Amino acid sequence: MEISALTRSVVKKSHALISPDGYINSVVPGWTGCTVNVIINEQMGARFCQTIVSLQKGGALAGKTLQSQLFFYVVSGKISATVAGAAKGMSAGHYVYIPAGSEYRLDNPADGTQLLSFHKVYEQLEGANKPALLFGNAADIPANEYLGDAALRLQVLLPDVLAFDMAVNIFTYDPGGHLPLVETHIMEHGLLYLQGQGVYRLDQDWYPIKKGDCIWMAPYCQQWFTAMGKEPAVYIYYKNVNRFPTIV
Ligand code: UGY
Ligand code: MN
Repeated sequence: MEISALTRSVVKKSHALISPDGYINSVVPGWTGCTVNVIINEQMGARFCQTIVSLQKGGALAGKTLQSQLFFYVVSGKISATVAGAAKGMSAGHYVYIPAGSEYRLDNPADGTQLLSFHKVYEQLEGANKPALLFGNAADIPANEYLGDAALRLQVLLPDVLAFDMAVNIFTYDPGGHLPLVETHIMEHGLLYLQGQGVYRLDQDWYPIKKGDCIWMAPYCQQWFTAMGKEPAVYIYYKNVNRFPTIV
């Protein structure tokens, strides 16, 4: 019997686990024919925003980024994107990086299309040009062995150059694969589980995790993960990069 007073979701000062059982929809002006779940944002202490959007047929996401850059990843389904006059059909695994100050419109979705978005205020770096609009497909990105362990593979979706102040990566763990250390770092994370399951350590707590779950990790939230089950565990995650330390 399911008990409605229970949830796997947890919100703490240094981290949050948001499982789909607790979703309550938000309205975003300009985003129509869709349900939007704001998973992570400033209200919980984060310095970026992460949403999950599910579109009905005829739905559309239209707007203009102001100070924030915007990243969309197609989790499932398909949709058309037009950004600053450039148009592209996108299906599962495709993504678009929309620079700050750009008009965008995503429309004509297949019914049930699911998108993940990350939003971050862009921090200009003296001497570096603002990154340009970028369309990509995760299937074209090499999966590199992580820290010498063939059970762990990392795909880096955005160019690894100083102009970018955010990274979005896909991390794949074979069953039994695990992070080689408990990471303790200034960078923040937001992630979505795309496949599989495992156990995440966040500070001194341990959480069973599966496909569809999202996690926020504040700066210095200690983190470790191991994959369980019969299939690889895969998550896509955000990380702020290239602007530390702030005082030199
Ligand atoms: O890039 C990272 O910091 C990554 N290894 N962290 C994580 O997966 N929790
Ligand atoms: Mn990390």
